[in-house]
Amino acid sequence: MREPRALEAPVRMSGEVVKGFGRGSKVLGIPTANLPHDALKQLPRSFETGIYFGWATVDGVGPYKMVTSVGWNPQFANTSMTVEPHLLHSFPDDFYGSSIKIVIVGHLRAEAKFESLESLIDEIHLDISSAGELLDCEPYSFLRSA
Ligand code: ADP
Ligand code: RBF
Ligand code: MG
Repeated sequence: MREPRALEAPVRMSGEVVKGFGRGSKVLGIPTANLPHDALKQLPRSFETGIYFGWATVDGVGPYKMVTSVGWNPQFANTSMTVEPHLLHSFPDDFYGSSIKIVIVGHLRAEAKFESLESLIDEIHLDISSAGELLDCEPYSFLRSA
């Protein structure tokens, strides 16, 4: 279990789910619903890159538990910053073009470059299981309706 840090105030972001490099599902087995680049404007100026968790709705349906990276994906040397939520829910289909709303409530760790893809995948699985447990407890469960 990770040692989380609650945010001083929840951070809300929304936008239309856009296409990325298609790596989440294919390379990592962990799909992420990328927010448009434009949505970065919604982040507070002092917001640090990293791995966070919270709640998400898709076309008004949810909330679902989610874990998100906010940053540069150092493992893949991306040249632009992305916000990429993975929802802890099994969807029958892709939902590109849907409206996604997220509320970020806590911080899990910094972004990192690992020795191997397997290590990155293991770390992301630990992020997911930690978020799943944390979001059942206060103060994070309370923000479900934030
Ligand atoms: P891309 O690089 O285009 O974002 P991904 O493999 O990361 O490719 O994700 C593809 C898509 O998978 C997302 O945009 C979303 O429509 C869909 N998807 C299916 N299940 C999930 C999930 N549990 N969490 C996030 N996205 C999901
Ligand atoms: N990318 C990294 O380069 N380093 C990371 O530490 C990292 N952690 C992530 C944690 C979570 C919970 C998620 C959903 C993504 C993370 N990513 C990380 C981003 C990942 O590389 C990206 O979603 C895929 O490359 C698909 O775009
Ligand atoms: Mg993605």
